[in-house]
Amino acid sequence: MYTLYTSPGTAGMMVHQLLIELGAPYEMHLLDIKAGDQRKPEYLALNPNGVVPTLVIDGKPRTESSALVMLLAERHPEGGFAPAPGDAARDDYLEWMLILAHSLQPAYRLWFYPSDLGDVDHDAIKAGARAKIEKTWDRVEARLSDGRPYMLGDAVSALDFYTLMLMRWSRNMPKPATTWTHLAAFAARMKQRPSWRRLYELEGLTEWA
Ligand SMILES: N[C@@H](CCC(=O)N[C@@H](CS)C(=O)NCC(=O)O)C(=O)O
Repeated sequence: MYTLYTSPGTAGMMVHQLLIELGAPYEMHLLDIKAGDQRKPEYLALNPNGVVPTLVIDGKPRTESSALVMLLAERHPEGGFAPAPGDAARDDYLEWMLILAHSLQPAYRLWFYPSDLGDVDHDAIKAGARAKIEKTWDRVEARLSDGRPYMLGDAVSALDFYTLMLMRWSRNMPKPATTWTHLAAFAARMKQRPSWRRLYELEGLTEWA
C-alpha cells in the first residue's frame, strides 16, 4: 500500500498517473497548497521541503517526483515503464529523465515561483525560465520528429508521463508546448490513455483534458 500526498495538477500528477497505470493499491491525501497545507508541521515531518508530492513507501516518506516515478517503475517491472539495466533504451531513459528533472522542471519552478530566488527582478527570472523551457521543448520536438510515438520509441515509459505533465504546465504560457507539432501529436496520443481520464476525475481537474 502506498500513500500519496499531493495537490491537483502539481508534480504529484505523474506519480498519481503511474499508480493508476500500475493498478497499485494506494490512498491519497489532497493538500490545499494555496491554503498552505504543505507548510503545516505534520506535513513538514514527511517532506521537510514543504512541497508536494510525498509518497510513503513501506512506511517511509519519499520525496522528489522524478525519483518517485523512477522508484515506482522499478518496483513494478511488470508495468514495463522503465527499461531494465542492460537494455539499450535505459541510457536514453536515464539521460532524458534527468534532463526533465534538472533542466525543465526547475525552470518551471522559477516560472511559477520566481520568489524562490528572493526579492529580485521577477520578470527577468520568468523571462529566463521561459527561454529555458522553450529551448528544452525544441529538443523534445527534435527527438519526436523521427516519427517515434513515445520518447523512447514504440514503448511507453515513465518518461512519457513526465513529459505529458510538464507539457500541461505550459498551457497558459505565452508559447504552450502544444505549439510544437510533434509535441502536440504526442500529447493527443498520451491523453487517450484511460489513466489520464481517471487522473482528471480523481484530482477534480477539468482543463486541458
Ligand atoms: N523537486 C520537487 C518540486 C516539487 C514542487 O515544486 N511542488 C510544488 C507544486 S508542483 C509545490 O509543492 N508548491 C507549493 C510550494 O512550494 O509552497 C519535486 O519534484 O517533488
